[in-house]
Amino acid sequence: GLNLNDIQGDILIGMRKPVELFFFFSIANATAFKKQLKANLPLITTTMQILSNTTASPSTLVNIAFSQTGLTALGLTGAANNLNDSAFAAGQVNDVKNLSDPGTVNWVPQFVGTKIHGVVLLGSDKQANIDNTLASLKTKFGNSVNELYSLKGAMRPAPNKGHEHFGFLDGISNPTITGFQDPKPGQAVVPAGEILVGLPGDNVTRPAWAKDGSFLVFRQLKQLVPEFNKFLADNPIVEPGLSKKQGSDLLGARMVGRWKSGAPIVLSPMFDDPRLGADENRNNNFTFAEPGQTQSNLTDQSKCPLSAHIRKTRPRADLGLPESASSFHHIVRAGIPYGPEVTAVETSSNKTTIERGLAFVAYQSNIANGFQFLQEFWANNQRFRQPGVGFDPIIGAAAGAARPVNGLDPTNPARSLTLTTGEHVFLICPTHSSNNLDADFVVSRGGEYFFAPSLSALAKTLTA
Ligand code: N7H
Repeated sequence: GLNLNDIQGDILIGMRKPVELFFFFSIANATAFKKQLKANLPLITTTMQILSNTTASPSTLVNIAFSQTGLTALGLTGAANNLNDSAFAAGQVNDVKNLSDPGTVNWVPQFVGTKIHGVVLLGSDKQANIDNTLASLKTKFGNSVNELYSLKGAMRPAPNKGHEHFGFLDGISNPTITGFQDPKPGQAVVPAGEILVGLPGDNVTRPAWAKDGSFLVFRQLKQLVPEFNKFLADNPIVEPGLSKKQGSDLLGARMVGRWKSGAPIVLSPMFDDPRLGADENRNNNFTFAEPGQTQSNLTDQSKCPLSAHIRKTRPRADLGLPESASSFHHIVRAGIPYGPEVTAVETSSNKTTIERGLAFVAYQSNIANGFQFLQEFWANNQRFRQPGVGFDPIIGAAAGAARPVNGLDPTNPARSLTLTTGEHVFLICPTHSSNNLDADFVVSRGGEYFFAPSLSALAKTLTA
C-alpha cells in the first residue's frame, strides 16, 4: 500500500479548503531554515490526516515544496540533488518556449528567474486561520527566509462554490492511484508511479530520498471573464430550437467539454443538465466512444469537439482503451480560483480591470509526461488528435499568435473560430479585428516547478 502517513496531503486528494494561500520564499540562511523546518514538521499535513480528518493543526493545512534552486540552497549536491527531471532542473522560466507563453511579458516579475526556492501552501476554512498560522511561522523562521511573493486563492461564493471564474464546475475529474480508493465511474486509475516518484510506473532513476514525493507545477493563470462572456454572446451557435442565450451557452460548453453545472456535453449535447452535473456517479462516466467501443470515432464531433478542453487534456477513448495502457499522461489537479468576483463596471464594459483567475496546481511524477505534455503536445497542438482540430480554446497557447479552433459549431464542424490569447496580441498583431481581441481569455502570468517531498525526506535528507 501507499505510505499515506508520509505523502503530503495536497498531492493525491487535494486540500479542498475554501481559502488557500501560496507563499513563495527564498532561503536566506540554510542552517537556521533547516532547524526550524525540522522543529515544525508536525505542522505538515499528510494524506492520512486529511482522509481521517485528524490534522495536527485542525484549523490550517500546511504543505511545502521546493524548486531546484531551493534544493541546492538546502545544500543537496551531486546525485542527491538530481531528481532527473530536466524541466524541474531548469525552472519554469526556461520552459516558456515549450509552453508557448508569449515570452515573459505577462509574467509576475517574481516568477521571472529562478529566485524562488520554495512554496508553502496553507489551506483553511477561514482566512484568519491562515493569517495566524503564517504569522507564527514567520516569527519562527525569522530572517532565515525571505517572502518573495504570495497569492491568495479562494473558492467563489455561492452559488458558484467549486466553480472556476468562467463559471464551470471544477475539480470533477482527477485520476486515482491503483488500489488507493474505489474509483468513481469514469475516473482514470493510474499506476502509483505516474503521480508519485519512485513507485511502480515511474521508470526514471531518482535519488532514494525522492520516493513518495511528487512534482508540483504552479501556474498563475489570469482569466479574462467579461471578455470570455462577450465572446460567447457575440458568437452564439445558431440552431433551430436554441435561443441566442442558449446558443452562447452551447458554444461555451463546447469549448470546455462540460456545461457550467459540470454535465459532460458528450452525455447532454444540446442543453445543460444540472442533475447530471451534480451526480458524481454519472458526471464523469463517459469515454468519447460509443458504449462498448474501445476507440472513439474521430470523424464525429457532433456531441463533443476534439478541441474541447477536457478532451484535449484527457482524450480517453480517442487514444484507445484501456486508458492506463494507451496514455501515461495524467496529472492530479489541486488548483483554486484567485481574485474577486467580476464587478458591475467590468460586466458593463466587457473589460477586465481587476485580476482574477486560476491558481493552477498539478501533481505528477514527471513534468515532461504530465503538465508539459498536456500543454505542449495536446492543448497547443493543432494536429492533436488529428490534423485540423486546432487549439484547446481555453488553455491553448501560440506564443501570442492567433489560435484557430475547429469543431466548435455542431451545425458546421468545418467553421473555424480564430481566438487570440494573451494581452500580448495587442502588441504583435494590431491587424486583428476587434472581435478577435475580445477573445483573449487565459493569460499565463507564469509560475514555477516544485517538488513536494515525503515527510520522511523532509525529516532526514532535506533538514540534515
Ligand atoms: Fe482545466 N475551465 O474552466 O475551462 N479544466 N482549466 N487545465 N483541466 C477542467 O473535470 C480550466 C488547465 C485539465 O479528466 C474542467 O474537473 C481553466 C491547465 C485536465 O476529463 C474545467 C483553466 C491544464 C482536466 C477546466 C484550466 C488543465 C481539466 C472540467 C485555466 C493542463 C480534467 C472540470 C485558467 C495543462 C480532464 C473537471 C478530465 C478539467 C477549466 C487550466 C488540464 C471547467 C479555466 C493549464 C487534465
